[in-house]
Amino acid sequence: MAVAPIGAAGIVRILEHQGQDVHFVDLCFSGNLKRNLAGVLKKTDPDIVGLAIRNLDNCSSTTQKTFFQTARSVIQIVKEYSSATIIMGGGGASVLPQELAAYLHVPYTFIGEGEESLPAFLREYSGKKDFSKIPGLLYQEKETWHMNPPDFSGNLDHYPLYAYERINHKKYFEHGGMIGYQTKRGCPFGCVYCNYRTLEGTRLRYRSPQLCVDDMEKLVRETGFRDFFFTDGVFNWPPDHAMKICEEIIRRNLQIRWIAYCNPAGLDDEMARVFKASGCVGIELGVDAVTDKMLENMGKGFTRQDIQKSYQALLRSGIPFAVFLLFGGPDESYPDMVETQKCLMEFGKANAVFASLGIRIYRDAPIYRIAIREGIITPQTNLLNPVFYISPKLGEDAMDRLDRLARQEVTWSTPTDWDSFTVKSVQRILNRFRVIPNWKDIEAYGTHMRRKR
Ligand code: B12
Ligand code: SF4
Repeated sequence: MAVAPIGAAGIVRILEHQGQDVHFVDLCFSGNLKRNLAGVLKKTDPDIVGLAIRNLDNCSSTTQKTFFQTARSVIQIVKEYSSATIIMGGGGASVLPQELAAYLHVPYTFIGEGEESLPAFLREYSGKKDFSKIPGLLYQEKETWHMNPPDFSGNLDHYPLYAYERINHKKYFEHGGMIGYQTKRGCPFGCVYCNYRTLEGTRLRYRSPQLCVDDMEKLVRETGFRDFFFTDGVFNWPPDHAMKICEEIIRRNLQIRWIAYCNPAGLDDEMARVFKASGCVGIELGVDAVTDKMLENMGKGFTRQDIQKSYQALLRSGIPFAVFLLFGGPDESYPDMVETQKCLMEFGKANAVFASLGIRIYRDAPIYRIAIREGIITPQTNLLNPVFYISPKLGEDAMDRLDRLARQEVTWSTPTDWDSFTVKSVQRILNRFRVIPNWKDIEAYGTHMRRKR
């Protein structure tokens, strides 16, 4: 699935509003980085080139792919064709800033949101060059690295809508994309593997429902597309904000289709009803675990009963939903995995269950300390090449066992399936016919998903 760069486009709009001359080059579909970049660099002769690095890797322990090396090629081209100062930001750059900056030799890395910090940086850059107060900036001064803490106090109602007209939406939609839209930042939950506290902070900050729907109305009008993905970590938490947005969508009869990540907490019949009426065509239900023991160990903050209740609400509403499981958490054993499957099947039948194994370790996620304690990593381990936490109790053949478990249910799949040629081909066809969400009919993907190994 191709994901449009709404974060970078947001930064572009902020800079435009400040009167900066900004050129935006989207390299997502570039078959030839040099051809796409060299001409623009020569023509525009930039003072600063900002790289938006969204993904370092695919976070999959068994089908690992890393992407951060591409940034090195981009930097080489920038250096060859310009004398610009290189800076970087984005989700990928924010999760492991020190490692990435050292690997890419980039002197300025922005951690977390850039709406306030980038303009502040530009002011200092063309003035006194005192970077000590720029929130979330990692920078090098006289051989020493400094890291300023990010600031999560920005008011989302003060930010303009991202520069949507710079994005080739048609191309993204052809590759399974949707219009990304963020309604709030911050997450108060404390999942053991999560690093969103570094990306967005733990305090919830909202864009007012009125403004959200104004933006969405504009995006529909200006792009001609009506399929949205709410990019909030948990769209339905707190329920009140999500419900107000949906009620406003209904009131304005916006006629959109949308998908979001949701959490079982608070997902009841009334919420499912309002979601459906506002155009919800799919929920990605992040549960990770189901048994009381594993919910606790994964720090999920909701209960098995919450999961059951959300299942019932979604099944009654008819909204297609996919459940995401993350096996391998602290102290998990094979019987825990079996128990998880048994419980979920008792709750009912989701359209799809995506089961993965292994927790990508980030420095600022709670799992980091557990992994150190258990000797899986040391403080010196470079995490840029992904390292995964998998409960030692699961043993060497954990993935084979998970694959075998998944084969027992037609709706279950694992990274082994998602990475297969057949599934990728089916998804390409579904994308072409705009089947959204493309996991809705996963059972019909055929025998491949059910094959016995
Ligand atoms: C929503 C989301 C998705 C959705 C996107 C839907 C859509 N149509 O947009 C889906 C489910 C498709 C998805 C998929 C994937 N995702 Co994702 N996703 C997110 C999430 C939750 C939000 C991203 C977002 O849109 N934020 C809103 C925008 C406005 O913010 P932003 O992009 O971060 O931009 C801000 C700052 O970063 C900064 N900034 C951005 N660019 C720049 C540039 C400069 C120069 C500066 C100064 C600042 C700056 O300013 C912006 C505004 O404040 C993030 C986690 C998070 N909380 O950020 C993970 C995240 C980005 N995803 C991640 C990953 C790994 C993936 C996948 C690879 C997973 C997989 N195995 O398939 C795929 C890749 C898909 C692809 N082709 O790119 C990781 C990346 C880290 C890593 N290890 O690589 C993240 C960080 C989550 C995590 N695990 O930590 N994802
Ligand atoms: S609910 Fe999602 S965003 Fe919040 S801490 Fe857990 S994994 Fe992170």
